Amino acid sequence: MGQRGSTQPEVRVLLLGLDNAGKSSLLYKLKINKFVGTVPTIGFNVEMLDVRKNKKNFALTVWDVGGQAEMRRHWRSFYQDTAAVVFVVDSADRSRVQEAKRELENALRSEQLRGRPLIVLANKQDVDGAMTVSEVKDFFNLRRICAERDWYVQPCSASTGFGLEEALKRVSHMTKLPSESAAHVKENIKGTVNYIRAKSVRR
Ligand code: G3D
Repeated sequence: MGQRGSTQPEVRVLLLGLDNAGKSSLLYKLKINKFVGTVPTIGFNVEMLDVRKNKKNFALTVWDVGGQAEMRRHWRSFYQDTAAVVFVVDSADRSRVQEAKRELENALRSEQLRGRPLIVLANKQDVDGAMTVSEVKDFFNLRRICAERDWYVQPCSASTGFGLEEALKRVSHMTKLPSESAAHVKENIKGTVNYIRAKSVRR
């Protein structure tokens, strides 16, 4: 059930990244077009964005849990029920990408996030000398650390709005709706197997 009492499916996306990466700015920019409502929070931002996928509307609840060092140890409290991880990188601050890489690796090690898609937003592309998409892919070693999940790097700028629409599309494309979840697929597989068995027995 959505926060507004709607019955449209709701999926949780976790917005992670170091402090100053641009998470709040991105969320603010995105909600200008897609804003549904704000959930009053204590110490972190949660926004609901209306998105459309497979001809269905659903609400993405985007949880920005803060990137300051003291907040990072709380990230794991939000992993449960997360359908996708969006990791925001300040592509213009090469002095902190090593720290960002370490935090991303820590997060992806979590069992609760196993197999969840990762969308890296290479933010601040409007700044001269910002890391390119291929630099981000290589530096974060994404091919290796994401061998068992879908991943994508989207260049963007929360300041100019560049890449944001694509980022949201990519997130909704890669996020599984509740009906597409593993449990549901398992149920479907079980149902199909039972059906085939029943048919074969009758023959
Ligand atoms: P956070 O929520 O991840 O901590 P913020 O980050 O959204 O607060 O952004 C941190 C700073 O980066 C802000 O600057 C913000 O304006 C700036 N910023 C965010 N996105 C971009 C971007 O795409 N390009 C540029 N050039 N700056 C960006 P201030 O000066 O307000 O602290």
